[in-house]
Amino acid sequence: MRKTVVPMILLVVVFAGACGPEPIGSRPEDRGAVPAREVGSADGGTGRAQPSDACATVDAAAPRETPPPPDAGAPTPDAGAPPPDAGAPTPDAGARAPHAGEIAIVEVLVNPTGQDVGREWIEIASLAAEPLDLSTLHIADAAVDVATPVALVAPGGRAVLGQSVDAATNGGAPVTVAYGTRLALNNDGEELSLCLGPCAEGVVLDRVTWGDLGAAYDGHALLLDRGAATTCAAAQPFGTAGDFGTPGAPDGSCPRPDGGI
Ligand SMILES: [Ca+2]
Ligand SMILES: [Ca+2]
Repeated sequence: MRKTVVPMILLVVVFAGACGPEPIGSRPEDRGAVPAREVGSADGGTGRAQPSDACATVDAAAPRETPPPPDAGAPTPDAGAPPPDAGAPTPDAGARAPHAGEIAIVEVLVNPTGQDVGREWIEIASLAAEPLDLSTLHIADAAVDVATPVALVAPGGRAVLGQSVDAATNGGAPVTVAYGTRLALNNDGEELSLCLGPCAEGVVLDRVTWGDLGAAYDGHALLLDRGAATTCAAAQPFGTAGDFGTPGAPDGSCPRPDGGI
């Protein structure tokens, strides 16, 4: 019976020594070496062995929680995101070129107060029920033809074509498209055409004429009531130069229309 008990006791002692305190003289600090310690480690930075150190090799071998990569699971900002302009309305969606008679010349500042150069303008209005593409628009008198491209005109909308878009130059008119000063409107008689493409070879959308306007139109825009075929001098002041008219806005009625066009 004694021969059976002794080996089991020796086995327990050997196994306990593998995980117990290291013998004096076998630890690194006892040999003069300074073990690496983290600031704020469990031993308070003293370097003294703590109870848990007894099985440090076991702890080191224990599975540790591995933190996920910094961006694991983080959404990628542009993953699947639509392009910045996706879904943006296309300005010319559904627009078409106008037919003759669908765009009308409705008001013209032929003879601005003071000097005319740089301050004349022509207001046009859409009579169509759909948006119109006026990118190939031209205006012309008997001698000069100029391009006046307008991107779009909404149903019933208006645009102001002028010699200058600079409000300081044009007297404060909200000009949509500038055509320069090469085309000058004669105060004593003119024929003005609105066309798709150059008027000499394109489609004439509208055409108006006037004779000698006289003093009543000095500084007053020429209002053209196309339904009634009458004209009159605008009476509503606008801008900064002492002129009268409604550039870009609906025209009032003519209380005392003149001879018409
Ligand atoms: Ca003029
Ligand atoms: Ca107007």
